[in-house]
Amino acid sequence: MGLKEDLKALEEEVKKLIETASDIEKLNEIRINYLGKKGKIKSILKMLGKLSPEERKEIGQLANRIKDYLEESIREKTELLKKKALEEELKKNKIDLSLPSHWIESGSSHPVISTLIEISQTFISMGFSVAEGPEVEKEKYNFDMLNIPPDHPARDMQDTFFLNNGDILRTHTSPVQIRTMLRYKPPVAIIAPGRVYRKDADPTHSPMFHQIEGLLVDRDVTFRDLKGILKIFLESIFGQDVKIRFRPSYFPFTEPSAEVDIGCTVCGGKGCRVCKGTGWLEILGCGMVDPEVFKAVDIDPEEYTGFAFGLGIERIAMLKYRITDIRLLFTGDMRFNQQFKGIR
Ligand code: FA5
Repeated sequence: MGLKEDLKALEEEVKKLIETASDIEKLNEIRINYLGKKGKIKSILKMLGKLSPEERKEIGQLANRIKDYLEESIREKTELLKKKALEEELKKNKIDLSLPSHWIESGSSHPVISTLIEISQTFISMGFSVAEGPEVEKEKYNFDMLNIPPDHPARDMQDTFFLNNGDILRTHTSPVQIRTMLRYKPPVAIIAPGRVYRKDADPTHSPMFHQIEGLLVDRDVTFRDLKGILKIFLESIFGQDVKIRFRPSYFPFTEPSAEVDIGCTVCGGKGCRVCKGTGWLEILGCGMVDPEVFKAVDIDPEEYTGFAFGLGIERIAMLKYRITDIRLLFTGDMRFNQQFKGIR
């Protein structure tokens, strides 16, 4: 047999091997054995030297055509086997795309925090700045400089947590008034949101709760300004129809003083557990800054006047979202918290 026949026979042989090869390893073996450097086609080509130029050209072209053809066949078969392997793999590990995926719970603001932010933004929009003070406070700022000396009966109104070193957990945000007026000269317009602590616990009282203090000091500030600002604030939170009541009251650091009640939104004023049957719920204390407080921070009460207020965030959140027990806000019960998703 001549070289031409040898090549054709080799082509047929390799074609069959490729056709019957059932895995990629086998195909690699074929490539090495027949098409590689030491493969059978190469050894046939080595014999070309012994041929006449015409034969050399013809056999050389034939050998290259067969080589290209076989290489392409091996490549195609490799692709086919890879595809089959993938299909089998997918069949084995079938993925059901219609199954529901894992549920990832999204978080949301706690009603106390969203109420705190909403109230703060209302005052910020009226030109108030935000001030801060520490929760562990000196008696001096929490009581003395607010015109509540050690033996004053008003200290009993706010049952206090004492620390071993004589400091206290602040009972209200009013010490931030003192800290602010010691640092800045009038005009001053601040709000001070934060946590406060008292030995108190019932459906409307919690041992830890949040207040927002407000303080505005300037020349010619009157009680009318205080009423106007509080009315704008309460209407923005509860709507234009909110019922507001100013009741004369007493705080050692304001004179005159008042407490503000709003019509109970839980029962619509009929009387319920939240408003203790009165139809009203007290939400804040306020008044004109007492001249004694101005003197303690070295502001001349003859030149300046001011108003201050302190409101309870939880009470407002309770009225806004009709929550009947303040303690529900702090249980951390997800069934309760989840009801407020999307409120902010
Ligand atoms: C004060 O704390 C005064 N510092 C407020 C003030 C500031 C008056 C500036 C004048 C000028 P009072 O103790 O009334 O006041 O508390 C203010 C508000 O906090 C109350 O109206 C009520 O809404 C809320 N509050 C009081 N105690 C609790 C409590 N234990 N749990 C939840 N809210 C409370």
